[in-house]
Amino acid sequence: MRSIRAALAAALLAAFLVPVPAHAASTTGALMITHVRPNAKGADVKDNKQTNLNGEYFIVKNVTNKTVNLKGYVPDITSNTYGRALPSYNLPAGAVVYVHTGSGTNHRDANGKHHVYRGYARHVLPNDGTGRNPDLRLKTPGSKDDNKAAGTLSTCNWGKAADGRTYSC
Ligand SMILES: [Ca+2]
Ligand SMILES: [Ca+2]
Repeated sequence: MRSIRAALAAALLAAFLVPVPAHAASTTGALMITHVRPNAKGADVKDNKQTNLNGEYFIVKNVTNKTVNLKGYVPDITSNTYGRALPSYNLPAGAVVYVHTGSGTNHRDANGKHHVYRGYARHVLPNDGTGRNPDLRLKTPGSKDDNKAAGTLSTCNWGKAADGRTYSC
């Protein structure tokens, strides 16, 4: 009897340990993180220079039916406190914006995708995010980059990121 119970318990435990399929991105606000490319294609550093900074990015969607200004929303990478609030940029209803790590001019491209730039001189999204969950939070304007949950609207978690690969959140 005891061994049957033990076997049942083990089977139940195993059922709970089965990896959960990636859940769909979600948000409690106007903006949602949908994708991330934590590991820019190619070497991050060449000849002591940070390269392809804009190949590192995450994608945010305006899930509302009206324009939302990105200004002040805080991307909080949970393994550091480099967080800069997003710049002022009007993202139309339903549109997506690529939030790049490096420098550039915020714009809408020919395919209708939007791009904003955070102006860092180094890669900031961890290539190996296995130690934290989530790896990135998007927080309401005025929130702190303190690696804590307060103000969180949407999250993304990726674990170890392959070179140049984009992950769904
Ligand atoms: Ca990176
Ligand atoms: Ca942080």
